[in-house]
Amino acid sequence: MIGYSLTEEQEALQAMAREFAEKEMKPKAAKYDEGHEFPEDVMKKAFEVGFLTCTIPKEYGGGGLSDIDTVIISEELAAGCAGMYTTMMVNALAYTPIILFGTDEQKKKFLTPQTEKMSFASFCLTEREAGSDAGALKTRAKKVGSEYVINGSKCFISNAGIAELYTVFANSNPDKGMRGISAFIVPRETSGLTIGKVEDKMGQRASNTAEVIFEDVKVPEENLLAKEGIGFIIAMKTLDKTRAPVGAAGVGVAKAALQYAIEYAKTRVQFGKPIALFQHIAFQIAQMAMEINAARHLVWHAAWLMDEGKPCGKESAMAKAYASDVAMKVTTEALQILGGYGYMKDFPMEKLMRDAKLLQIYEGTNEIQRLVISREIIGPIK
Ligand code: COS
Repeated sequence: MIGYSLTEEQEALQAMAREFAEKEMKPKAAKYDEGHEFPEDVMKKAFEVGFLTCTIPKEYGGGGLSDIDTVIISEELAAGCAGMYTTMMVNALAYTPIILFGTDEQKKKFLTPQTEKMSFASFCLTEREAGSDAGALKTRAKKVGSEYVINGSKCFISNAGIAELYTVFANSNPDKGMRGISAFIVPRETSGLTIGKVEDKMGQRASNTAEVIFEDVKVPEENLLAKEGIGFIIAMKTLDKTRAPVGAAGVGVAKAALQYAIEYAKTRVQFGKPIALFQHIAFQIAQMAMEINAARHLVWHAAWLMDEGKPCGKESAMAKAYASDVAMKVTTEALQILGGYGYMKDFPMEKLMRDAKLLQIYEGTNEIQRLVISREIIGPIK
């Protein structure tokens, strides 16, 4: 059976996220984007209402949101400001390996403190020479006695400069290639962990993105997630879960752009009538609305599969790729409806377009999503 009605709790959650986006995020979005600044005041409020720890199970102090709940709020928050949304949801990305593979003790030790004060976390997979080819990462974790000694560096890491906790992927058995990768929990204060270059991004500028350097970083063996050698699977299973919310963010950004274009088209008069009355503009608006709805359906379906505990890798990849492509297309076309005004920084459109671009790149480029989808659909070839 297919059901599209949200529960009363989900409707309340959606309304809360929408109100937060409208009141707390949107009015400050341009300022933090322009200044390339960390939106501390907004994040304090986001922590108070629970958005920073919403996917941590309730027994460890978090909000215990389901995957459907998560995509519902992701759409609303990203419509407010995609950069601020990324700051919030990268926490969920970094916590997911611990939620899925951590022991009860690890969850109590590392997740619960994150729920007690405003805290951030980072997912450290990407390296300069291991982006799409994540299995080729070069960061090493050498077992010495009862500790692991981590050496290497990670780049383009969201939240890196503000995080207290890092989920780190490093190879503990390089002879085994990607089957030697393991996942570790590394607290910020660990000696030898430093933050390198802070990136100056085209869009999503309220989100902090930096390099993380590990020089003889020692963590006890208790910080290893699950067991040695399954780090790559941990990373992949995490991304299967977190790519649908990226798709939801695409829906949110596209929705915000479309709403703005509609308001503009209804009041902008050219050739004696509002431009919304020209069929080209009206049909363009209809097309955008169709694609946004289609994207939302893919996102919700992927999240529903996750909540049901069913395989969702292909559907999550479809949701992420399609919805972020829609965000890019819709923001570009919505900007065009505003003409010259759309291109100016006085209007929110150019920021929406810059923000949309990153959704096609992070958490796996859309080319990688197509690889994941095509491999599953085509299957083995003899
Ligand atoms: N769930 C469980 N296991 C998975 C999996 C998944 N979603 N995806 C792959 N695996 C397993 C495979 O089954 C294989 O295990 P076996 O050798 O035991 O069969 C192993 O992992 C290696 O998989 P594969 O052969 O597909 O690896 P490739 O290097 O060919 O490709 C891709 C893997 C390209 C899909 C992966 O590297 C990827 O997702 N890259 C993008 C990384 C990314 O998203 N980075 C963004 C940074 S995080 S913001």
